[in-house]
Amino acid sequence: IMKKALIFGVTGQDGAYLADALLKKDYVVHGVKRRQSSLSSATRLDPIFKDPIQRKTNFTLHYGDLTDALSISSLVSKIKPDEIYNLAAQSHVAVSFVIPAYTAQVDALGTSNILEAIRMNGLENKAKFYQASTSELYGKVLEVPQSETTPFNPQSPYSIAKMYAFYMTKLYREAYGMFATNGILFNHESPLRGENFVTRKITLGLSKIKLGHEKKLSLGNIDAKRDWGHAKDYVNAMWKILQTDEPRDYVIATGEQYSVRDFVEKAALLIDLKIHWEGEGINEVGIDQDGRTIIDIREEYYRPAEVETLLGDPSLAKKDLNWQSETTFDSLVEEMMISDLALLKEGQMPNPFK
Ligand code: NAP
Ligand code: G4F
Repeated sequence: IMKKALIFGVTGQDGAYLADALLKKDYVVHGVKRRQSSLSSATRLDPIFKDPIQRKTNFTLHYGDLTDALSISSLVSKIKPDEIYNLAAQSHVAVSFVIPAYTAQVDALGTSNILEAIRMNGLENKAKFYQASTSELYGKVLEVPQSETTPFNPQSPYSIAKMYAFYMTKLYREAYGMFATNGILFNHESPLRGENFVTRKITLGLSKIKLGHEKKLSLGNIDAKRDWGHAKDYVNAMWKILQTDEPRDYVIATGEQYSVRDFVEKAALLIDLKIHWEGEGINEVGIDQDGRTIIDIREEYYRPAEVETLLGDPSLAKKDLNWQSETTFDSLVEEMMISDLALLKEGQMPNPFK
């Protein structure tokens, strides 16, 4: 019998990679999509729907929204999934300062809606639950590197909403004996990353400069440091977390750290732009070998509170799950640059799931 998975947030970066990975493992996959005004709201899933051999026969999209508890419950009771992945969220940290209450409705209460749907439909012994927790929980870090035992110190409406979801997931595990787990994932990127996260903003922005479509890329705090992995590797960790015998929470990270500045320099070199920096703070600029100012810093991209540095310790995942990050920083940056250059030149990116 084929296993059934239900993915909330299937139209997002991770949802698309996870749907592809589970279909390749012969799962029947159900995904939840929000109604939107444009037809192309599920473009990340195009490679799956366009694949001639496959898989699309085992893939169904349903309308739903995490803020609508009854719609969630009705989906859970109809599908009776073996595995439920909650990847749905208002996932942008800077935007969460602008819409804090909405972020809590989705990221905090939305998670509670799914957990209750599992429980009230009597599926607490059948459906395994994965919650997309985040390294943002460590916030202004209290320990380096961060592991499963590092205390949380969240610094944004987003991470505070995610903290509620983290503890609700843990509570349902402990109170009701549910297989409910948190993956505490550090930043992970890919050609499918949302365009306003810093890595994708850089690879798209530099590609536009290279092709002469734009002159400059504006950024915020380029000295922030992150532990960046590849979404393809990280969705595999999500799946592995649900295949264990005992549910528990895991840190998923590379164990290596780079700054936003490193990312910019590395990406620029791939298209033969050699950047040097002049000035400080919001007056700093990045200048290429021909003397053109191609990077500037703008106050509007700074956050009211910043997470300066994140570095994960993935040793428990290595030990229990035999999981480790496979993609190096260099090859991540390269894949994203190649993909965005192709997208801008040819109107289409290479198939990210190949
Ligand atoms: P993403 O690209 O922003 O995708 C978020 C998904 O959630 C999209 O499918 C989005 O739908 C959906 N969604 C948003 N609000 C919803 C609502 N009210 N009801 C139903 N669906 C809703 O995020 P991602 O990068 O794939 O990340 C996946 C999850 O992991 C998120 O929960 C994120 O917070 C968490 N996380 C991400 C990272 C990372 O570095 N990427 C690290 C740690 C944790 P639309 O397509 O309609 O917008
Ligand atoms: O790419 P970012 O927006 O990602 P951030 O804030 O680390 O959050 C991402 O990772 C979390 C896991 O730790 C997820 F939970 C969350 O859902 C999301 O996927 O920003 C990275 C860093 C920040 O320090 C930011 O201040 O880059 C800095 N930055 C500098 N200039 C910028 C910019 N970030 C954005 N988005 N845009 C800029 O122009």
